[in-house]
Amino acid sequence: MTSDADTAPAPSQSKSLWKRLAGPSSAKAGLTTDQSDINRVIAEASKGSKFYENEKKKDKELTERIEKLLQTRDTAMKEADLVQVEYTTSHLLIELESLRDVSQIIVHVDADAFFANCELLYNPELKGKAFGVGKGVLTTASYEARKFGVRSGMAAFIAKKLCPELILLSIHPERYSNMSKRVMAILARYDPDMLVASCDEAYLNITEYCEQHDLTADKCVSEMRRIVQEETKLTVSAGIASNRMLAKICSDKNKPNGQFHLPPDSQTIRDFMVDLPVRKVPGIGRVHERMLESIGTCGDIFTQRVSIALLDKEFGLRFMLQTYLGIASNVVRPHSREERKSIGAERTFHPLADKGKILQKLEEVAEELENDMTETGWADRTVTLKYKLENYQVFTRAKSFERWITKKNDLLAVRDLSTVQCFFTDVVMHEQIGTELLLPELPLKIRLIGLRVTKLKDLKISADSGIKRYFGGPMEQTSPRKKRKTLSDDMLVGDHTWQDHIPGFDDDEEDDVQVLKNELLSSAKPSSPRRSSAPENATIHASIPISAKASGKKRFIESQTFCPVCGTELDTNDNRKLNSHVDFCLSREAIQEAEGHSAEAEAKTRSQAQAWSWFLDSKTKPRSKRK
Ligand code: TTP
Ligand code: MG
Repeated sequence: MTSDADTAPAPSQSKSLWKRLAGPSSAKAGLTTDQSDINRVIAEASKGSKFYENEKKKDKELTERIEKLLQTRDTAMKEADLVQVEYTTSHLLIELESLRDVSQIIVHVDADAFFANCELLYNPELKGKAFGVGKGVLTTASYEARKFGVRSGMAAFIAKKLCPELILLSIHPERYSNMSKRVMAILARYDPDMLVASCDEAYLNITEYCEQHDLTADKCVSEMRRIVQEETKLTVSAGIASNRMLAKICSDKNKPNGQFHLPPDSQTIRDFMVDLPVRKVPGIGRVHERMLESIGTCGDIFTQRVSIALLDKEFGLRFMLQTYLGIASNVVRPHSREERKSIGAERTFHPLADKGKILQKLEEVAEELENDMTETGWADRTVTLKYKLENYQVFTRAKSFERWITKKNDLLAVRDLSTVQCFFTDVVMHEQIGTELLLPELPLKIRLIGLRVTKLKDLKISADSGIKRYFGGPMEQTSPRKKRKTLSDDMLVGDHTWQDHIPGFDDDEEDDVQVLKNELLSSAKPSSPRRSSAPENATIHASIPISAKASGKKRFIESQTFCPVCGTELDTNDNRKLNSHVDFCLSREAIQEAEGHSAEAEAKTRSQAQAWSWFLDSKTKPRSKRK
């Protein structure tokens, strides 16, 4: 039996390492709030394993990276004009707030314990029991199992330590893919242009549906959830808010089988964000969480804004301030095929050293990838092999082809067959499997093998008769909804991009099973025809909250700009001009106060600036750090 003293890592590393060992899904719904005991059991169970050693190494590297970052920040602190930095930051906050648009009703729907509840349909006797899906690593766990700390991405042996009576089920991707299609088809009734985000989650804009059916958002979402349950026997949870980020955070609030509505007013949204742990924000992973060490809650972003500004390249000041304000994109539309960058498949297994068995796994992966590429209509030119050693170190090897490839044998041979002489028989081909990428690496003991293809060619472009794709078919032309959407899309040009992630670096804590969740996506989308749309990070025009609210119409319908301080409509779409006007207004207010203007004039200026009092107040009274 290991004692706590044996298990505990060096104090400087202990907290971060224990948290790291707990895995990427430690913020999941349904887990007990006090994770410390669970983290201790996980650390004890992992101690001495190759996984533990690898995590320890990665944790140390990350700690060193953070130390360097902090040094960079400290040097910048000494050299920078901090007053200017604070001014710029404050200015950006005002600018961002002026762009807030709360006119749309955005919903994020996410199925509860999706793989687990799909399995329940086939094994009803498991109802109320603690069970997980996946034999080596869990893809998910029933809510009963989560009470013990069992969750996605956890090694099965650790899960068993936390919950000895845990039942483990095999994975059945085709079951989840079928159920996913059925759920998505129901959701599409509420917004045919919804954005399917993974096999069990989607974003919808229900503004129009609610208007047309004279429904409140709450009623509409309750009805949607009820119908999903009636027709599929699966429960989904939902978040209702004014943008995608908030809706996603809200869908987790009342899981399982619940919904949460965040009202669309600026003050309520800011209050909601202030105590929200940054880790709950989509786009902030656990590496980011550690790198942002002193920022526990979104409210801390404000107090730490100068530091963040000095590390803008790493953390993206704009993204962080948007997050603090609870502002994000409210554009909901399907991912376009043009956005697809890669397709992959991989397998995790108990460590294998046998060459034949490893090649067998590679063949399975290649077969799965070929099926996916055929079904979704892609060819590729670059194949990347990924493998994970027994000690959890990950390696990749890539190879580009001269021609487009779609077939399993090409994927496997990873040799440009155009250069291979025609007398190669099938048998010889088989000998070629993995020659260039995998075989030189052997002998290896590996626990994961995967293939990913990039540099894709869309085979459906020619199938959809070229130019028609870009202008839409007759159905799309006649649909009033589509027409309006196109109008809005046309206005998505201008100065602003709502960022949805930290730009500096990837949170590269890739989880093996995470891949499964995303790879099922291609088959999850409902089959309704979709028009290609602009990329999601298309720049958006500086829209105006006041006009959008008043008109009650779709977003970005008008393009005037209003000064957030004096409320004057400005004849400019140029941000620089807008900023200098706001500067002028803010300084005018100060001058008026200094000159002791009449009480009446002062009252007027004050009422105009009232909307900003929260901000001006918080400038003079910095928030204390919350934990
Ligand atoms: P999630 O929606 O993240 O999780 P969930 O539906 O199981 O549970 P919750 O009630 O908290 O939403 O993921 C959907 C499915 O995707 C999940 O059932 C299994 C799969 N998945 C993976 O394969 N790997 C992963 O790392 C995660 C998180 C999920
Ligand atoms: Mg889910």
